[in-house]
Amino acid sequence: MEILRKNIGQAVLEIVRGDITQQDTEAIVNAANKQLAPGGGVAGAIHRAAGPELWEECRKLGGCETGEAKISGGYRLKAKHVIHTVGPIYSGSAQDPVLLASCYRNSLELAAKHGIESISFPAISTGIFGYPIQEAAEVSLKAVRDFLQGNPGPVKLVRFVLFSEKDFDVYRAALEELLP
Ligand code: AR6
Repeated sequence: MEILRKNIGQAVLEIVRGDITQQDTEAIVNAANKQLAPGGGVAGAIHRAAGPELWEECRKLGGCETGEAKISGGYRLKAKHVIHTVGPIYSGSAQDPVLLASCYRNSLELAAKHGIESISFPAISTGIFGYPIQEAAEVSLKAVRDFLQGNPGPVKLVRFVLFSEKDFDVYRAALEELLP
């Protein structure tokens, strides 16, 4: 089965192959643009699945800076909330992993603040923004592990949803290395 689960304290970190728009976690995370507008990739798919009410709300949220996060309703999605975060456009600089880790940490802090117990992430920045999947897997898994180890709060399930088999395999290997 295309799923791998690891316990971290009271919480579970999971990687699955699938479509983020179909997840039944309380929140799903959008790899957004700074305007929080419906774009291509994950953002386009989430806005299509949620319906036009999502953009109606997003346009009032005042945009989002790289590495930060905003929350909205989920409308026609199974998920009650969408957390929007803007990943870095990959440049090969030392700032890339700092900003990518901030996306995950700030999204999780916002989820915790809203009492959200389960959340699904896509592989932020690894599509249109060009972040190499191997590096992104290491940075994102470590950011989530560090958050769960340091914050025994409401968040009990963090799921990474990988779209392709290749991306899933890269995440599986990275997770086995991080948490053998
Ligand atoms: N479910 C899960 N993962 C998906 C799905 C899906 N339905 N669709 C694509 N992916 P991207 P970015 C994967 O480009 O790189 C947008 O236009 C995809 O294979 O969505 O952060 C925004 O508006 C890739 O691995 O996000 C921004 O302008 C990953 O999700 C910009 O693109 C992220 O790909 C953000 O670029």
